[in-house]
Amino acid sequence: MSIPELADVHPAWLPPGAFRAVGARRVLVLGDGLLTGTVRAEVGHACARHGGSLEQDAAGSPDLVLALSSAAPPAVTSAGPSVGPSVGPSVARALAAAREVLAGQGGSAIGEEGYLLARRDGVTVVLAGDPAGLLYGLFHVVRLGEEAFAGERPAEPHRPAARRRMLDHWDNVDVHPVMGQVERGYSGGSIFWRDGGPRGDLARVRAYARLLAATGVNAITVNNVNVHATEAHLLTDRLGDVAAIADEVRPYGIRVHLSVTFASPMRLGGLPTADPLDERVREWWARTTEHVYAAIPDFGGYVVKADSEGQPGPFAYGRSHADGANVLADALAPFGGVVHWRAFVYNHRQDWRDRSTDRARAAHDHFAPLDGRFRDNAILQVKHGPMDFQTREPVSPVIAAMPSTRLAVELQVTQEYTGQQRHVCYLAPMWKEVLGFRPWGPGEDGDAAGDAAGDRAGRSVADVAVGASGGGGGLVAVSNVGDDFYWTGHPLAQANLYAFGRLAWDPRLEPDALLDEWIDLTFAPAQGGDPGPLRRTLHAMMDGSWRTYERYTAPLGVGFMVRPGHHYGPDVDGYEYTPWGTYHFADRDGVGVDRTRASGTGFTGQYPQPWSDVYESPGTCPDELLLFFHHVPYGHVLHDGTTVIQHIYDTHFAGVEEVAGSRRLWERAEPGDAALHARVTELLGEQLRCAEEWRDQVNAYFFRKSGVPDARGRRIP
Ligand code: GCW
Repeated sequence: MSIPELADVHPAWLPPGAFRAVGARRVLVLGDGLLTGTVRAEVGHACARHGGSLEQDAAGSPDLVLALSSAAPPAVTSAGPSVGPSVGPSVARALAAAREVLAGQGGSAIGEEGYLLARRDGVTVVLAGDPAGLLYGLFHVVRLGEEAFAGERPAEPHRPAARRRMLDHWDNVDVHPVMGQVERGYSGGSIFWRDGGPRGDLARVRAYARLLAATGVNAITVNNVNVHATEAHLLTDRLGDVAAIADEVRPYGIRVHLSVTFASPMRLGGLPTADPLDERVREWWARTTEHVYAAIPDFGGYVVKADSEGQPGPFAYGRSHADGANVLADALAPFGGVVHWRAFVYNHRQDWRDRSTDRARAAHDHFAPLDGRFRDNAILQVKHGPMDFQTREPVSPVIAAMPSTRLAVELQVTQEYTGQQRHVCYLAPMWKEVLGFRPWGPGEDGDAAGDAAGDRAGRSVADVAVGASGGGGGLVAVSNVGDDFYWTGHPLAQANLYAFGRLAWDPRLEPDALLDEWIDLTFAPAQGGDPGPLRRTLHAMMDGSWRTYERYTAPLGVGFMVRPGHHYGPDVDGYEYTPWGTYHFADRDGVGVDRTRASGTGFTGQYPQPWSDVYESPGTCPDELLLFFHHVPYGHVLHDGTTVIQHIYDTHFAGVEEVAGSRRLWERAEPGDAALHARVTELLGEQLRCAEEWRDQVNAYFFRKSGVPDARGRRIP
């Protein structure tokens, strides 16, 4: 197998130099299987470039051993026959060090996709139970660089938190007349499809899989959840196109999933109905799924957006979403597949005058009563917030409401509402807040695990998604990748893709540490190994960039205020009188949505305690969510002593200043890549222009509505 290093595409976090430490060593790979072959190919490729060697047998004295536990000799061979190849004493001691850790864990297996990493007697060892673990272990060593080959390293076990770590592509096969080739795509065309057929650049698909594997992602969907006419056929007569993608991503441990339309039995099977309880429909799904697995034996499963924004669903037959999901789950079960069923179901034909209908309530209203009624291989995929990937939202109450359902939490890497990859907006800090949120309160001593008796206090959103022993629905995100040279449009948006994969592997990782990983891999090789000054610049620009974006856009959690349709740039009333259910209700007296039980939509009642009460009162509601939960007068005083109206003015001026500051910092930055520098410079110019536009529109709007002047006398145009 050859390693996909493409000349015409930015290498992102896997430039050849990132493999220098591994590639300069003598490396032994022990084991068989497709992914072990990938490990061997990666190592061989790196060694050919950097002067090391891929040892052909176990007799030498390697610096790095990557071994499947089934292929490695069991212990130091002082007595008795050893199974497998015989190795030198230092390698044997390093392997034994790793095995000691296993023995200390009661001899338990390393775990699916996991590995042990150790270093003893000058030998670094990765010991894995399966080839996927070996591949993840290799990428761990790559991340460590020279550090992996220094001193001693007591064996550490590494396992992915969640079994499924998935990226969804909203890519269309046909160019959609409104949404284009990629719905909410800001990085050019699709890497999979172009103008109605496969793009045909499978090397690029392979290179994508490699990048994803280096972060820990192990599943992708290859088409939009809005399944249009052509895309529906990927399930049947165009399945070969999907199989071709699966072949490319398989060597990097990635399974392919497919978005399908609920109406498939009618659209593709010629049946008069798609009623999930109709026997013909069940049979059609079973038979069709059998064919899918005949073509793609490791197919991951289906993703379904039903009864949402015009997509067909079980409501048409008076059936529940559990009925709908279960018919697909049953078809997939014999093959070990799963259906991801999206909880993004709401009424998009609302009347703004109707204050009782609340889009934020919809997912909980529809799905909470169905808890316990989904099959084991049906995963309910819940957007992290109750609305729609806004810059600031509370955590969706659905996440706390369905203890007997496998839940996946869905994030959005593509920056639909966060600057569309023209603005710097590092999203890991937002995701970290979401994943760390404790829907049942902090629990004893802030203990994350909760107690065995089933007390959920202390459990986090990440705990729910990961599930007991990793058996939860996992983490899913909408990809930000396209056929752009930098993969992600904005070169710095690569960090979001990187951070998502790493957080899905381990939600405990910290955003600033992830940024460092990304900087080291991406930029260090071109900086002679030390990205010091660039590191400081990137942290200054990116660590707080999500909060900066929040400051110059919609205030205090109220959301939207974007231009309708494409969602870029400000339009305060753009959605205010539309049927989409996304209102801020600003008038001359105040602003915000009353979602209280006392006088509003009752949405606060969908949360368990303590949040149900915390959000109910403006006195305890966190400021950043005030206008999400409450309609307050402009003179309402926030916890920091500022009024709402003054907060709006202050944050909008400050947000723009911060962007201007980033631009000044970047002018002096030296990333070691003139083209990348120029691209980011150009985008920062656009970000500043757009931030000023946001500032002026929002400030002018609220100045005019409220009549309250800025206390600091700044000019509001
Ligand atoms: O965020 C909204 C987008 C739609 C998208 C939808 C969804 C794929 O504006 O473009 O459709 O959410 O998540 O299904």
